[in-house]
Amino acid sequence: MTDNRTPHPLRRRLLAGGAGALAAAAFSPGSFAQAASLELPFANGRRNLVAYPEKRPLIVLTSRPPQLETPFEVFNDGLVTPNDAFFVRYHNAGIPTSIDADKHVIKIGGNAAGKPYELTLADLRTQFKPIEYLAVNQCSGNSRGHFAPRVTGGQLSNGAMGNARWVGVALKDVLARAEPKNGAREVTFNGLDLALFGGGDFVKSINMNHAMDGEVMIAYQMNGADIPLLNGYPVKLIVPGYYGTYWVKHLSEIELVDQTFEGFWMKPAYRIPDNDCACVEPGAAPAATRPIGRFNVRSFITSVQDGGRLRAGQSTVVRGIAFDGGQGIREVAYSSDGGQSWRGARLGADMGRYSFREFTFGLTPAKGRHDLRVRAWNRSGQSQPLQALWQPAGYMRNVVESVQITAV
Ligand SMILES: Nc1nc2c(c(=O)[nH]1)N[C@H]1C(S)=C(S)[C@@H](COP(=O)(O)O)O[C@H]1N2
Ligand SMILES: [Mo]
Repeated sequence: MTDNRTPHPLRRRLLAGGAGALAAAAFSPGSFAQAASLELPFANGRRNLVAYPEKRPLIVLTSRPPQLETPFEVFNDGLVTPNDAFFVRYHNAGIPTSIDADKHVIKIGGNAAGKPYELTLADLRTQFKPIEYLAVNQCSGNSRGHFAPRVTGGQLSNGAMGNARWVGVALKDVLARAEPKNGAREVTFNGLDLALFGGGDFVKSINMNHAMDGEVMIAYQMNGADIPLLNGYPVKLIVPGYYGTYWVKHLSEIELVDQTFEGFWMKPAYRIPDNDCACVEPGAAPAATRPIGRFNVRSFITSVQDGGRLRAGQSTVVRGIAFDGGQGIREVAYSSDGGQSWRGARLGADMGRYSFREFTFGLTPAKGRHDLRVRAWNRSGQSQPLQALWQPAGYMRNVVESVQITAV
């Protein structure tokens, strides 16, 4: 197989000076050479690349709290996203900056817990059966910067996602030990971070059936290592197939409750139009909303990016990734003529229904410009729209993307 990676089309350059560069130099002269920036493909898309603790240089959306996006070329390096390249999202500024894992406890209680108790990390590792799987974490607002008309919120390109191998214990086993009462309806999750300046502590909930499905995991390992601090060390909730908002980091409190939980981050935040497309006419407000849930279907070409170049008349293998909310990917089709004609791509190994799935297709482009597109279907027949859907929060973008390449 030939490697068709073309130079990254986004312009990178050294910061030419200014306060940011001077500050970086003052703190760490060694990192000055890495103080690069890039241009995401939408207006006001200029971003710095900065290496935070345990991270390689990532795209900085905000620095307080850190919100970091993965440069898209990382997704072509492999189907598992390295820990040091994995995106970071926080809501509140009060994030933990060091954690003594030996002292960390998870409290399990709530008004529907028959037997509240506390767990240490050592208890988790020794008293429960470990489970393990690959699963994609994706922020609800991944790709928000591409919305047209534009919406408020973090202007992300497509790098607020990643695929990792998680090891931990089934939430179900941890809840069972608390002897849930018959009236237990939902389970809430809180982490160590705090809302120092208002905004509301970040607490999320899922319903009892979901919590007891045997798949939702309290993870203590990510890709064979400790979970990086910025990704939720020492333990993080994994809700496979669901948007990252439910994947509570630095998990410290679990409550079984007898009512629907309506804290700020469940209502009014993180809600979608309550209809089949989770969409409204651009500019309109939804009549009713529901909490965001599972991922829709997405696919991306990774081996060449928009604006990239390929060799004319030479056979190349184009590569990419597809995923969905847990049915698993059944089929990927590709077009090299802007969506007029489609053919089947070849699927790579099945690494589990929550993982990225690789696809490839061969292409011998004639000299000139080509509009490459890919479209995936999951096992229940759901796919991606050809025209972008719109909603006011900028969640769940999954349109068939267009990758314009030039063969020279
Ligand atoms: N404790 C805590 N957990 C959190 C959040 C947060 O602000 N605090 N943000 C959530 C959101 S919206 C996302 S997208 C994921 C991102 O996970 P990551 O930072 O490990 O990539 O964390 C989730 N878990
Ligand atoms: Mo998110």
